[in-house]
Parts: sequence; C-alpha cells; structure tokens
Amino acid sequence: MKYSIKMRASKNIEGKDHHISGAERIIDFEDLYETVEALQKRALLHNKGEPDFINIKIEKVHEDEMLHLDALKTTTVEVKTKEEGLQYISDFLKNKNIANSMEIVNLLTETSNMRGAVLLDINTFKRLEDNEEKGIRVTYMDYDKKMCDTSLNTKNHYFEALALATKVVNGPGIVAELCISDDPDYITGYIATKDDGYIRITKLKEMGSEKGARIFLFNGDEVDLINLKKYLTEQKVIVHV
Ligand code: WAQ
Ligand code: MG
Repeated sequence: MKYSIKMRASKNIEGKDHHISGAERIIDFEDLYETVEALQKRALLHNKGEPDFINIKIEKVHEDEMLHLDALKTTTVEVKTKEEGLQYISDFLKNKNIANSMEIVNLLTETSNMRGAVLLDINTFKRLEDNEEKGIRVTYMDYDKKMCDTSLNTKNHYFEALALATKVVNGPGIVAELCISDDPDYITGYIATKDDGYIRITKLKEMGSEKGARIFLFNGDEVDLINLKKYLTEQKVIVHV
C-alpha cells in the first residue's frame, strides 16, 4: 500500500501569505514516518525563513489509481550567465513556432511567490489558472523507487523537478514547461517538452534571489483544459527511471 504526502509551508508578511516550501511524495507505508519527519524539517529549516503555517496531508493511494510514466531523458545546457540561459529558452520557444517567446521569458522572470504554476494559453496569451495568486499546483507524483535517502531533509532539486516535469508534459494540451527555482541557493532551471525531454540550463538567475516560477504552456481546447486541470491536480503518477 502506498501513501501520498503533500507538504506546504508559508509565512505571513504584513498580512500576506508568502510561499516558503512545498513537496509531493507517493511512498510505501514503511517509509511514511521518516518521510513526514524529513518534510517537516524541510519546512521548518528552509532558508526562505521560519514558517507560520505548515500543512502536511497524508492519504492512502491505491495501485489501480496510478498512471505509470517513463522519466523524460535529461540533457544539460551549460551557460555562463543568466542572460545566456534565458536567451536559450527564448530561442527554443521561437524554434517551436511559439509566438511571444520573449514575453513568455519575461513572464517567467517577473513572476514569483506562487505556490503553483502559471498555466498560459500560447494562442491567446491568457492565463488559465482558477486562482492567479496561487497558480495551479501539480500533486501526486513520485518515483517507482527511492531516489535518495528519505530521512534527509535536504531536497534533491533535480529528482523532484524531473518527476514533476514528466507528469506535466504528459498532460493533455501541454506544449512545454519552464522553471526557475525560488530557492535562493539554486540557480539551475529547465525547459521540458515531451519530445525534447528535460533540458537543464545551468544558470537562470543570480545566486541569492528568492524569485522563481513555473510556466506550463498550453495549446488545446476547452475539453483539454478541463482534463488537464483534473490530471495535474488529481491523477496519481509513478515515474519510472
Ligand atoms: N506544482 C506547480 N508549481 C509548483 C510546484 C508544483 N507542485 N512546486 C513548485 N511550483 C512552482 C512555485 O511557483 C514555485 O515558486 C516554483 O515553481 C519553483 O519551485 O535539473 O526547486 O520547488 O537541477 O523552488 C529545478 C531543478 C528545481 C533543475 C526547481 O523549484 C535541475 C525548484 P521550486
Ligand atoms: Mg522552492
């Protein structure tokens, strides 16, 4: 039997909720106790500050609810500056015939402090999240095996992001995902598509910056959109490596 754990932590600054940290796991019963403890520590000891609020939700999940996906193939693009990294994304989108590639990159660098992602229609350039302040949060994904020591309260950015991206780009109508971490000491980000895989870009922001965001690029109709939102927030996904 497997269990889903969702963690999110926030702090209150001048009456406004600020996202500190969040995590999504699907794990075996025997790993439950130490994983909850590790995520609790991660929330409490995060370098974005001490939280005022931590929510940890545990739910049983059944094998027949799970969708199994192969992890995206990873490649790495080495860049010297964040400008070079952001230019790579812009050129990549342009090569995919996505209009407004520079505006999309600007949206990525200007957005921050969301607990979820921006869902952007590439044809109308409209945002499609139900709540633009929070964004859409992808939940219920993990690996088929332990990717690192569950007792560690430090996060493996690459592994967690690869599972999320694998789920996201397999969603109906998704063209690509763009990501910059909001963790001040993590500057590597990525762009992912189903065909090109997971492309790490070694520098997308300056060290020390708490700005970070995700954008899911969508090209589909109303039915795809309804299915996509359900898929991102409800479908249990196990990623195989
Ligand atoms: N669903 C939707 N959006 C999310 C989720 C989620 N489950 N988790 C985070 N976000 C959004 C939210 O707006 C965050 O502020 C932003 O993404 C960044 O999240 O290969 O650590 O968890 O080495 O800080 C990339 C790894 C790590 C690159 C990304 O993102 C590599 C990372 P963070
Ligand atoms: Mg973060």
